[in-house]
Amino acid sequence: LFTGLEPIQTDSLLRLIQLAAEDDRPGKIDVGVGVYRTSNGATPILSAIKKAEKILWETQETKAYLGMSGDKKYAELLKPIVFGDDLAQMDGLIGLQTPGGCGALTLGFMLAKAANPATRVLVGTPTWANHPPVIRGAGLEIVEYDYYLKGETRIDFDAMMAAFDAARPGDVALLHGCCHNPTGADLDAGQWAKVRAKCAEKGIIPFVDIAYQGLGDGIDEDAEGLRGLVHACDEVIVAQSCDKNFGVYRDRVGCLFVKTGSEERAKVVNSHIMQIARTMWSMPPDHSAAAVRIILESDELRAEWLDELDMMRGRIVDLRKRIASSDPRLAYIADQKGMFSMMPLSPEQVEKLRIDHAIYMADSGRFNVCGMADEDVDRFCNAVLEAMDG
Ligand code: PLP
Ligand code: TYF
Repeated sequence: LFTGLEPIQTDSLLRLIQLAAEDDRPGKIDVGVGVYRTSNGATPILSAIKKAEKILWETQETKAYLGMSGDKKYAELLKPIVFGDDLAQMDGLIGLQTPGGCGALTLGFMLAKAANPATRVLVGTPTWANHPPVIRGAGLEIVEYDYYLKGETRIDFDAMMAAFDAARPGDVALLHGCCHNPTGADLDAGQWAKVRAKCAEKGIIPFVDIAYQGLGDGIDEDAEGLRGLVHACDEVIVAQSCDKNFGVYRDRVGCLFVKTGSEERAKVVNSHIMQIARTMWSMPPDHSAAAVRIILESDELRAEWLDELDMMRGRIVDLRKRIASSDPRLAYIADQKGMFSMMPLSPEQVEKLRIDHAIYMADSGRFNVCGMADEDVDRFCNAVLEAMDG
């Protein structure tokens, strides 16, 4: 059976995690993978999560199956966070707990495939390394357009609009809700307005991936683009993740939301979602989704979580300013959002940084802004500038 299998290159980001872990040179700077790190380079568990886990430990009486929908209250409590209080009340808004944002993406694209096997997905490049395999894995065709010009450190909005103009009704457009991965270049309010007008005009279904809400400008600010789309379009798919903003990466906590337009339609769509989920995980993992639910149920824990989120965001913004102020060529980094930006470096320059300085960033030049300890920022900037000159 297996002798005919050809080896497949693993996700270059996942390979990078392994490479960095294997390097024990002192002074290693690992800005590859997207996990938040403190000024000391640690990724601690949020105190709100620790407290919620304690409550869970004290009160949970069984580990019996929760059922296919997972923790329904969890999904309901997330709705106002993602959609705002008003939109969260709309009829026909499905919310289903998933194993991380990855689970939500997979489920969402497989739903699109079930609804229309000929669905094409508009994807701006560069995008997160896992997007294309997930979309192709669902059996859907990708239509690529240039989203970001790395050399010019700006969004190519004309190319984006040209791609939307050329789209067919029923095409799905994958959009990063905030904190674009890998570029950090988010659409501004005017650009979001044009995107939603175009989606509504052309019958394009927005599919918003929102994995970093609260790590850009704030919980509500980061969801403005998404909420505008939900106002403007009849059907919207949202893949959400709590893994970053609650810092529960390995527990795999996410949610798929679908705006269907009516309760009646939602029932049918939901039956398909359940059927697809059944073939993959049947029931989503519980632990940290329950912890997130406990946090959102409690005013005190919710406030504590929001404070911790503010702190994480504050550190990201400070680091962006520090890196940007090191050289005019890096000034653009202060205007970008979230954990990632891209250095205008070639793969060869990135490799040289790895070999000469034990600095680990993705081949594309993507680096995790908050991956480095405070004391490493100057050394990081100097090495990058040296690589740019070399
Ligand atoms: N979408 C983007 C853009 C991401 O960067 C990530 C990162 O992991 C995800 C989705 C998936 O998140 P999760 O770890 O919750 O599966
Ligand atoms: O982009 C990142 O670094 C994170 C982590 O297949 C990640 O989103 C990377 C690759 C992958 C899953 C998660």
